[in-house]
Amino acid sequence: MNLRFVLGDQLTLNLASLRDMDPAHDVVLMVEVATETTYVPHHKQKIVLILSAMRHFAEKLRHEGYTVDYVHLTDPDNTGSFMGELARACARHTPSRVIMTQPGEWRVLANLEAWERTTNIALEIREDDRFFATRQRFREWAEGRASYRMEFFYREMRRETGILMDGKDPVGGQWNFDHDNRKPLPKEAVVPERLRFEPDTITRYVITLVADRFPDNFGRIEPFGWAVTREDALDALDHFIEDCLPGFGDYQDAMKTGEAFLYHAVLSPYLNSGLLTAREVCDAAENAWKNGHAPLNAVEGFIRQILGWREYVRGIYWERMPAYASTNALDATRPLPWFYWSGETDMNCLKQSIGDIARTAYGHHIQRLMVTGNFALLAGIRPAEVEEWYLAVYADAYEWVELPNVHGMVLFADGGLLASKPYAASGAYIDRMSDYCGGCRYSPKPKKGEESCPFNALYWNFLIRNEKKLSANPRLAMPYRNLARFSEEKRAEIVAGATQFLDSLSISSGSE
Ligand code: FAD
Ligand code: DLZ
Ligand code: SF4
Repeated sequence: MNLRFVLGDQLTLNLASLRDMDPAHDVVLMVEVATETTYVPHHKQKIVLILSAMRHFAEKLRHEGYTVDYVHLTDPDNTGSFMGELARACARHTPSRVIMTQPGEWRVLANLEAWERTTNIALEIREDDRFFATRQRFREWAEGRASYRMEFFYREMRRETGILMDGKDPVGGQWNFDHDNRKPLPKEAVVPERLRFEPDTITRYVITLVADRFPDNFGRIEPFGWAVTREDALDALDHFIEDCLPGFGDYQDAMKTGEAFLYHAVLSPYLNSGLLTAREVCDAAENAWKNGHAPLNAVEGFIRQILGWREYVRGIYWERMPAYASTNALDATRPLPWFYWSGETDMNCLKQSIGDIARTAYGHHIQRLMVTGNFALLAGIRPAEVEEWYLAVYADAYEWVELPNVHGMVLFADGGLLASKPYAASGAYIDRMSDYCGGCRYSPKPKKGEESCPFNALYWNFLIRNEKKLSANPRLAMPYRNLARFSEEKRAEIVAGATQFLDSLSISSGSE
C-alpha cells in the first residue's frame, strides 16, 4: 500500500498526490502537529482556519470513500512534528511508498529529504501542479538574469495560459492597466458587505481548542467568519466576483478606517490552503469581463495579482532559498517595535491597520506594503523580525509567499532582485490614499515639529542612511535630487529627529 501524506495547505481533492489513489488499499495521512502550530506565534484565527479546514477535508475524503488516518493535536501519543508523525504512521501501516505533493515551504522539504535518508521507505514527491508555472519553468525564465521583473514573467504566463489573450495580443491592446487603478475611495462610496460564514460544530470545537491552547497568541479569535470548506470558499469566490470585482481595480490602493476588505478578493487563505485553485479563480474573473459584468482594468489588475505576482514570488522563493532569507542588503538592525503586536501607537495608520489584522487576520496589499511595511523599511528593522511578524499575523501567510513579499518587495533586503526600487514613502502617500490622517495626532503637512508625521523625517532619514547604496538607482533619482538641495544642518536635524523617535519606541511588552 501507499501512504498519501497530505499537509494542511494541500486541501485539494485533485491534488497530485491523491490523483491516482486506490481507495481500497491506500491510506491518506493528515496530522495536526505542535511544531506547525508554533513555528511562529500564528494569529488565533489562522490556526482555527487551518485545523478546521483540515478536519473538514478529512471528512470529505472519507465521504468520497478514502481511508484517512487523522492525528489530532490532542492525541496523547502525538510526537508534535511532521517527521515524528510520518515515522509513527509508517510503523502503523508499513507502506511500500510515501507519496506527497511538494510542500510549500523549504524547511519542510529539507526535513522530508533528511527523513528519506534515514529510512528504507521510498518517498515520492510530486510537482504541485496547482500553480501555473513549475519550479523548472520559472528557472528557465530566470536563467541568466541578474534581477527579475514581474511584468515580463507575467506576460509569458499570459501567453502560455491564454488568459486575457486575443491570439498573440493582450485583450484591450495592453498588458497592464495599472495606471487606472490608483484612485482614493470617494467619501460617499458604500463598500460591499462581506460574506462571512457561521462556524459549524467542528469549527466551534477547534475555536475552543485554540482559545485554550494558544491564549496569548496575537489576534482575536472571534468573530470567526472564514470559510473552512471548498463549498463555502466557492461561495466567497462568487460573492467577490458579483459584488466586489467591478470596484477592485479603481480602489485597489485605497484604505479606509474600519473597512479592512474594501473591494479586495479576501481569497488568499483559500488559494493558499488549497480550497480554491488559482486557475478557477482566474477563469471566474475572466468570465466576468467576457460577460460584461466587470471592466477590464479591474479584471486584468486582479488576474495579474494571481497569474503574475503569486507565481512570480513562488518562483523566486524556490529558485533562491535557502540563501534568500539571510541577505540584509540595507543592513537593517533595529528590533521590531512592540506596537506591531499590541497596536498601541499614536500613528493612526499603523494603529488602524494592525487593529484590522487583530480583528480579522487580514490586511490588504497596500496596508501590508505602504503602512506596516513602509514603517519597517524606513525604520531599518531587522528582516528576520519583520518576516516572523508577517508570517504570524495573516490567515494567508506561508513562507513561500510571505518571504519574497517582505524580504524583497518591502525591505529591499535582497538588494533589488525582486523589485526595482524600495517602496519608501512619506506621510503624503498615506494621506492621499486613506482617511487615516484625519484621525491622527500627527499631520503629514508640517515638515518638522511635534505635529509632523513621523513618516516624513523617517523617509528622508532612510534616504540619507542609504545614500551610498541607493542614490545611483535611476528610479530614486528625483528624491535624491531633492535631498541634494538640503543643507548639512537640515540633514543633521532630520537624522537627529528620526533617531530620537526610533529610540523612543518600546521593543518589549513591558512585562519583560
Ligand atoms: P487581492 O488584493 O484581492 O488579490 C488577489 C489575489 O492575488 C490574492 O488572493 C493573492 O493570492 C494574489 N496576490 C496579490 N498580491 C500578491 C503578491 N504580492 N504576492 C503573491 N500573491 C499575491 N499574500 C499571501 O497570500 N500570503 C502572505 O503571507 C502575504 N504576505 C505579504 C506580505 C507583504 C509585506 C506584502 C506587501 C504582500 C503580501 N502578500 C501575501 C500579498 C498580498 O498582499 C495578499 O495576497 C493579499 O493582500 C491577499 O488578499 P486578497 O485575497 O484580498 O487579495
Ligand atoms: C500553518 C499550519 C498549522 C498552523 N498547523 C498545521 C498542522 O497542524 N498540520 C499541517 O499539516 N499543516 C499545518 N499548517 C500548514 C503547514 O505549516 C504547511 O503545510 C507547511 O508549512 C508547508 O507549506
Ligand atoms: Fe500615519 Fe502620518 Fe497620517 Fe498619522 S499623519 S495617519 S502617522 S501617515
